Amino acid sequence: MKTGSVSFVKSIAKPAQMPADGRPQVAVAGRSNVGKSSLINLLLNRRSLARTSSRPGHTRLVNFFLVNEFFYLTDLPGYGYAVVDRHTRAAWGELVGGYLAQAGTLKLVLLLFDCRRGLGDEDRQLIDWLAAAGIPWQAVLTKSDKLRAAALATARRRWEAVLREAGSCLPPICFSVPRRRGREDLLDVIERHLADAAPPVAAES
Ligand SMILES: Nc1nc2c(ncn2[C@@H]2O[C@H](COP(=O)(O)OP(=O)(O)OP(=O)(O)O)[C@@H](O)[C@H]2O)c(=O)[nH]1
Ligand SMILES: [Mg+2]
Repeated sequence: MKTGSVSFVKSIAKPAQMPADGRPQVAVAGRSNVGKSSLINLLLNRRSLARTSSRPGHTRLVNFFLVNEFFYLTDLPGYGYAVVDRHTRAAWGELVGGYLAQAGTLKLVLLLFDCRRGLGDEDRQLIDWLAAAGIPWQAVLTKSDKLRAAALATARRRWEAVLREAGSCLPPICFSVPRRRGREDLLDVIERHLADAAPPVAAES
């Protein structure tokens, strides 16, 4: 898939505010600071469309990016940020949980994991929730430039085993923003999951 037109559409603080135009959606989820917003910028080939920060807990709202006038890529606030207070944590649960439950056109969730870390409790909870809801997810191992080739190969095998055990059917994709690694593979996966929602291409050709 080529990413042609790309635009920021809106940020929402409540699930009820999500676009109601019925376009398919692909969400980017994972721990705080894992690289969700950075991945969106690389996928969409824009330097700073999604705001990133070295400070965890940066994205606080659900941000909608419209791609090719066809589908929404959504940037979710991360979980597992220890410093937030109980009230903020509850608001996160309500927004992200509500978004995932109410996004009826959600075709795929890109679930990001730092390749150097392990699977956390919140990751498992989300995986179980997605399985129960029947929403497909693709594991993405982020910041792969932080490991040398041999260590990355070991980490990848470790993640493959952990993710298989957690019920993932798709092999993880290694991703790196500075190396531009994984972009094409991820765009292909997105395209496949959007296939049944494809616009009528025959009319355009
Ligand atoms: N080395 C390296 N750093 C990365 C990569 N991806 C993201 N980062 C850095 O990781 C930090 C967090 O990136 P974000 O994209 O803001 O992370 P996020 O998951 O959106 O974080 P929240 O919005 O807080 O949930 C930033 O300092 C990024 O520059 C990568 O592939 N390699
Ligand atoms: Mg972010």
